Amino acid sequence: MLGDVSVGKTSILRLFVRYLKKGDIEKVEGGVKCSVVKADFSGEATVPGGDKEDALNQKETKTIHPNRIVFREDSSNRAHTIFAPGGDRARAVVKMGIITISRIATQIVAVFSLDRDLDRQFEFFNDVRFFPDKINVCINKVDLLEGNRDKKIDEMKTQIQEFFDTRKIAINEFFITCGETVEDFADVEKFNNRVAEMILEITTKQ
Ligand SMILES: Nc1nc2c(ncn2[C@@H]2O[C@H](COP(=O)(O)OP(=O)(O)OP(=O)(O)O)[C@@H](O)[C@H]2O)c(=O)[nH]1
Ligand SMILES: [Mg+2]
Repeated sequence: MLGDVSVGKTSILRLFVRYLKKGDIEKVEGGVKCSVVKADFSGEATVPGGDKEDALNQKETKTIHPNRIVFREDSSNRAHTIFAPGGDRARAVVKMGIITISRIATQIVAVFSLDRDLDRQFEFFNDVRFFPDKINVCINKVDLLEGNRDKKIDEMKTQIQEFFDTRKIAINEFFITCGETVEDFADVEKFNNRVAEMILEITTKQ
């Protein structure tokens, strides 16, 4: 999972781990029983209060060393590993994680946040040199969208498609998600489920 700082990569992984631990993973569309083998979020660092943008996001931690989870499909015993490096590529150690993981990954999910300018988020991907021919795209934080949701999502999809077209990278599928258990969002369950459905689709269905 790759994407600019604070788009929600770590939240998405944590939510997925909760679905596995609680057994909710079997209840989503295409759900199958899976177990967590390892969940490593030790590379999170607390954000000092002085960081203005992160303070606005009420962000408590940022990823320095990549998050990693390993899970297993109970029926086949097949194991899958997901990495989510940090997005703050201005820090050399974070950037190293991004480059290393983009090289070893068999599949990439490019994560975007709905509430922020896309051009800045595209800049992140200009630094990533190793890409498969086909990637998946996750548009996260759908709860923060105001007004005509479908129209805004379609516009974003078009912009993202154009960006990757120019780089000759095809998009398998777009997933619209909510990576947080937001309380005042009516469709929270549906879009939380989309996180689990996305990861299952990309790992167990391939
Ligand atoms: N409203 C809302 N907030 C979200 C959602 N997903 C994540 N967040 C919040 O966004 C902030 C950043 O989330 P992270 O998961 O740390 O983002 P990240 O992409 O891992 O960040 P880095 O690893 O530092 O690049 C946190 O405050 C999350 O609670 C979402 O779907 N909706
Ligand atoms: Mg993170």
